[in-house]
Amino acid sequence: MAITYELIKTCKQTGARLGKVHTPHGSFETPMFMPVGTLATVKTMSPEELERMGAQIILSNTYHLWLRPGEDIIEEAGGLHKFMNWNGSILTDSGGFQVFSLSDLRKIEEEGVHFRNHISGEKLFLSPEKAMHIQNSLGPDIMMAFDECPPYPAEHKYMKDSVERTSRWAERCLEAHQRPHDQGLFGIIQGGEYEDLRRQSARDLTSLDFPGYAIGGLSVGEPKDVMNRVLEFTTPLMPDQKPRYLMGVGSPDSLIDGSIRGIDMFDCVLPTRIARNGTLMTSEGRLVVRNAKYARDFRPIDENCDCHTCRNYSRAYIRHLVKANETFGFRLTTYHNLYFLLNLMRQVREAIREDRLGDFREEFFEMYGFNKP
Ligand code: PRF
Ligand code: ZN
Repeated sequence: MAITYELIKTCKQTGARLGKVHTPHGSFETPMFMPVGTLATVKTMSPEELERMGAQIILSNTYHLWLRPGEDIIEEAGGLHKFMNWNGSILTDSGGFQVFSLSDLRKIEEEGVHFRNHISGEKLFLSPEKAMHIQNSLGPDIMMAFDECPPYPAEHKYMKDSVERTSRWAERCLEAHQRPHDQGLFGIIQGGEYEDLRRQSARDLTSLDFPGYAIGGLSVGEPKDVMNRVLEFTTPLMPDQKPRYLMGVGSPDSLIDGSIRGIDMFDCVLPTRIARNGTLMTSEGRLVVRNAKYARDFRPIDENCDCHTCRNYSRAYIRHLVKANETFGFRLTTYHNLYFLLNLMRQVREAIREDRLGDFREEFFEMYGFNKP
């Protein structure tokens, strides 16, 4: 098996899991946040910087790499790890979600999805077999099944048909997967906010024996309490001996609340995307560094942060760079935001080890400002 999960302990206060996922490119500790490198780069960061900030696994995208430069070129380079010079673990998403979020004029059929490239207008087709073929060429440690992520809200009838199709697609993915010995394929549980459909999806997928499972179809516009409720009834349906991945979630509160509900892996463009418009995550909440009040503020972004950015550069300097559109400014803000989330997960793991994740949540929410009315 390419991917194995080692459960170290569960938090007595919350039930959160402390563990390790072993992959062909080393192990990563869980709960873990995965920085997003859509086009085989975590925007503005070098692999050396990712390593220094403590990243152990990054995510990339089938859809984008298929369109450019093409999976054949990456395969010829010796795979994605070699192509981008990242020696840690890599997970690729299947393209399922990107087709639904980025493309126009899609037509879903049993065979797959017809759609148009959102940039060129070119006609494209993606299917379970094609998504597996591309990911086998890219060579990540973990690849994702080809699924449908319906919008929120979606009617029960639509969602049921979609869940059943996603289950049939999952079987085809397993069938088409050519490298189970060195690439772990994860199944994706869908079903929106409907408990019966999440049950059905979890039952279908766990009967197929994937080495790991994801929860898809959340963080698509539903309120936070809906996401928490869905996690509460879905994670108990997932095997204890395999990793659990909540797709597309990366706000600090959701990372903590997801961990408490038994999630091991998370990814999101949020920290890197907001960094590029000058928004920073700090222990006291969000800081918008473009704000005029920081023009003469020579303190670090976050006085409680010991990242490279905070140890060496001021709010005033970073504000100046970001306002002048200087690349270095975006590198400093990106570094800090990723460090902040990786460090948050380190603190979550430490709190699980000491059976005090509930207390940590309270303290963090108080500081971050989530408890304010
Ligand atoms: N499916 C896939 N990728 C995803 C999602 C999904 O449902 C989500 C949902 N937030 C993010 N990324 N394949
Ligand atoms: Zn910092």
